[in-house]
Amino acid sequence: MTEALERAVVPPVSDADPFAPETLLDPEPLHRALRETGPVVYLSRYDVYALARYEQVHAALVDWQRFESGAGVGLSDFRREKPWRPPSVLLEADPPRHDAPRRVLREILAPPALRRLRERWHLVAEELVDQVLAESAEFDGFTMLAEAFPLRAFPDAVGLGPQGREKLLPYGTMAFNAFGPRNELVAADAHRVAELSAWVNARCDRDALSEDGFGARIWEAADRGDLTHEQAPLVVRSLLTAGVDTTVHGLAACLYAFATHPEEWQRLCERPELARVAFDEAVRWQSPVQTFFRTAATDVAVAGTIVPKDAKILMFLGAANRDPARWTDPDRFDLTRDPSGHVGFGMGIHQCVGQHVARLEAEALLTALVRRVDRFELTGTPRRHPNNTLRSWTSLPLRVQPVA
Ligand code: OVM
Repeated sequence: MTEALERAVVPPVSDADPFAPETLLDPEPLHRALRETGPVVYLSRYDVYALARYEQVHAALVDWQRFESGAGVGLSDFRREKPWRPPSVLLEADPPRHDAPRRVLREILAPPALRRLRERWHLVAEELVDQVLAESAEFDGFTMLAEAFPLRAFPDAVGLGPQGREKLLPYGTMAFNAFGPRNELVAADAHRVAELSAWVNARCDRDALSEDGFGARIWEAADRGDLTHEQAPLVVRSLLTAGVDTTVHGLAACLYAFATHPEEWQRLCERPELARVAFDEAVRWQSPVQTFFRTAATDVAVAGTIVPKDAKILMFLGAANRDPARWTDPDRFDLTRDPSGHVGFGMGIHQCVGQHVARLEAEALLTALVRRVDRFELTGTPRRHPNNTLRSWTSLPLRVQPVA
């Protein structure tokens, strides 16, 4: 083999650990290094191939035939290791099995179906913001707004009963940790796996769900034969797994962005119709879901190097969302940019099916805040919490200047 060919097929190697707590808390230095090292980097610690440039992440996301999901979108290969729970029929499935559940959930969460929630969620947001501000102009924006709002809005929309709702966030956190290696974060959740899984699984039963929510709509689709009665509870489980922590940390990203960029808050106050764009820009800038894996269905050429069949590929959504080759001034949170094309919700056939729900939640909360807040400022250090997949928070100490 010539030297040139050898260089062409062997990717650069890094022994970095993307799942080390320090890196999870501050991932940007690793993202920069990986983008600069090459279009594909072999991560020797985990025997996986990393993509951190926008071009390659986007290409892998849309190429579902060669970058498969059915063997799991975490580090573990379901064909070699038993998954911690029965696989998701959406996230961890490839066509054709993926398609019926996807089509059903897409319709249930599509903008026309969400119209009747809009007014309600705007009222829920106004009530919450009024309550919080009536108490004090200083509060923890993470717990009081970013956590509280989705918990008041989303479980009711699913049709979840009242009992045990405090388990929703811990279950999601656990599920997102489970995509990573079996590190100390996974070990810390281990004692709750059985309890939290049993609770969530029981909530997915038809009888546990109210008659007017997303959950009931999923079961009705099974009655029509649009998906099977075995798939229905797993699709409800997808809502409960993917629908809470993601929006909580997405809203936290918005609050953090506005507390650190008061001129952007001013811009939103002048043009509240930018609320949805602001949310997408916050999702681009922070990437609440940082990474997902795929599995190579065959030997795949990526920018001249070969990723071997059955290899796991780690896609850095957060790195792609700040790739200077794709974005001007990528580290800036900027409401004048067009954030469309960001991969914070993924791209292609698995792109977040709940993204319209997330945008509606963000629009409701940001609009309620625009009416009452002239300015946010941080009164202390915002605290992040490491998670193997999520860019997550525990505290955002805020002071607000109320609208006069
Ligand atoms: C699922 C699912 C979908 C997206 C993200 C996710 C835990 C889970 O179908 O269960 O994260």
